[in-house]
Amino acid sequence: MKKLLLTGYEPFLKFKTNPTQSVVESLEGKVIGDYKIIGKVYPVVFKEINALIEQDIEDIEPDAVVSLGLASGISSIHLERIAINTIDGRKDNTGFKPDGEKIYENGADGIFSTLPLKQLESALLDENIPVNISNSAGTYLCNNLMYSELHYLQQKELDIPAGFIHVPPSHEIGIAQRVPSWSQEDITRAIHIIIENLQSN
Ligand code: PCA
Repeated sequence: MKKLLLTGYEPFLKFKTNPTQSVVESLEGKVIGDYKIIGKVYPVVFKEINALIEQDIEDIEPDAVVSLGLASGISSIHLERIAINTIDGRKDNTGFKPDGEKIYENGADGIFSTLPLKQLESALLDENIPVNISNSAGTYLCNNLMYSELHYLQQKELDIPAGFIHVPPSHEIGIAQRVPSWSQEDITRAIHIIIENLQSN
């Protein structure tokens, strides 16, 4: 059985919950399409994230990697196209604030997702799930994870589908922050559909 590493994030900043943690907890251990799901929930900590993803890829030897993050203010699933070699923005969960540093000094400026984005977009639309291909994963932890994940796979010459997906807030966050939100059920269903449709890649 093939293995899919599914990563989510803990709560951060003003968000008391993170819908990606709930997705990982509910899909962990399941068999979806071709894959057995191995779930990991990561801390929102710049200084730890590169080592965490590298260690998990080394230990688990996944056949695909799908990483998830919450993006407040979006109202569709965002299939991220590219990660850039920089970190910037607000404080992480340890209080560290990035200031435009490179993730890897000699790394490429950008690295493209190796998920079949167009195929996943069609699959979600077929199920009436709002989706967009996004051309920026930002400069916070999600971009950092996407970059270090793809950079590591390239370095190790591991030719597997991997990439990052941003999800909208769940209603709990939507109500607290007055931002557009989805039910947790719809968010989890969207990720389930994405994994099901990775099998033909
Ligand atoms: N979203 C943040 C980091 C953790 C998360 O779930 C981001 O978009 O960078």
